[in-house]
Amino acid sequence: MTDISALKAGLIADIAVADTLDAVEALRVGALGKSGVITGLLKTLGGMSPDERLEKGPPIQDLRESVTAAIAAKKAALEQAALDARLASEKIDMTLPADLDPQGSVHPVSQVMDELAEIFADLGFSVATGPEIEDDWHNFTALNIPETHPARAMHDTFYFPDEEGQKRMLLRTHTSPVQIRTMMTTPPPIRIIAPGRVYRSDSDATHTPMFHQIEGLVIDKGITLGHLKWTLETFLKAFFEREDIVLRLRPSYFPFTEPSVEVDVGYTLVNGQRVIGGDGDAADGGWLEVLGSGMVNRRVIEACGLDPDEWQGFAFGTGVDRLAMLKYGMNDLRAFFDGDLRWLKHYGFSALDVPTLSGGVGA
Ligand code: 2NL
Repeated sequence: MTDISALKAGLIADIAVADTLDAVEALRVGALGKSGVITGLLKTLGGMSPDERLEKGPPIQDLRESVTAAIAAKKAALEQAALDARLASEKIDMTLPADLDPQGSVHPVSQVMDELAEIFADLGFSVATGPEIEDDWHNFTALNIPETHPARAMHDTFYFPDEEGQKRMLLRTHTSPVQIRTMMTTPPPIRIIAPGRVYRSDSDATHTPMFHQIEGLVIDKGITLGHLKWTLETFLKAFFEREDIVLRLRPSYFPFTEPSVEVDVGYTLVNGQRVIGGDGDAADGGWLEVLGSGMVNRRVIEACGLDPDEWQGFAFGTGVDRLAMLKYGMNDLRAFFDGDLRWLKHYGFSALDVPTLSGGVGA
């Protein structure tokens, strides 16, 4: 009995003075490990008579529990002390500049698309999207583009191989099929823009086989060319962030609009550079074509299942890449799609600036 009390007092004292986790662990192994003293004592219980075990068991169990608890408490105390010491010694200097991870940039096409979406949102337009793989009907027929139209010729359009009994599929050559699909599924009034990738078999300094287009469509009652002109003028002022935007509307032809107008915007020469704004007829000025547009051809409205005597509208289309080049001063369209990190670093935008620099209409 005294043996066990002495053993307990000794172990508890050893644990009390142990000052490292390693020292505590060594004590634990010596007492409670496979061949530890306490483990040895516990083993003797098996060979005792019931009476003897009743007498000697409790002090041994008490010894095991006390030593186990003392070791656990000491370990916790040492761990806490180590943590306290670390917290006291490690200080964070909040005034140091943070390490910047390498960051990508927003491509000018994405930036301009976001700017356009914001400007047109302020005018009540929502963004519509649709498939890039289209059928002949949505891309051409519904738009009053007859079989014989040059836009249908093989050299302009990327066609998929013909499949027996299937519709002939193609890569859309404009985003107009998105508007066709909207007119066929959404009751007017309609105010949408349709931005996205379009494809034409063409490649030189100013043409890439894939480029980005945005088209706009309004269908309502009593829509006139005046609504079209005001909308485009308001849009161009917001986009180029200038009040002195002068438009010139020229008669033109598109199969899907009647009448059709091409829209030029005046530019001024500043140090030999074309800067959008000002009267193109001024001595230091000129005109740049920026949009195609017109009143939606009644045959297109009819093709979409609407009554052209009840519903009218206007539509317009332009190249997003071209708008980006004009606003941000790039001159080679092909660089847009080369993925050259130097170009992207130079012309890209910070993600924090998205959606827009202009902030929308009237900003
Ligand atoms: C251009 C000209 C234009 C349209 C696109 C359109 C769409 C429907 C109905 C009528 Cl569903 N028109 N779109 C109209 C006029 C011009 O784009 O030069 N694009 C690059």
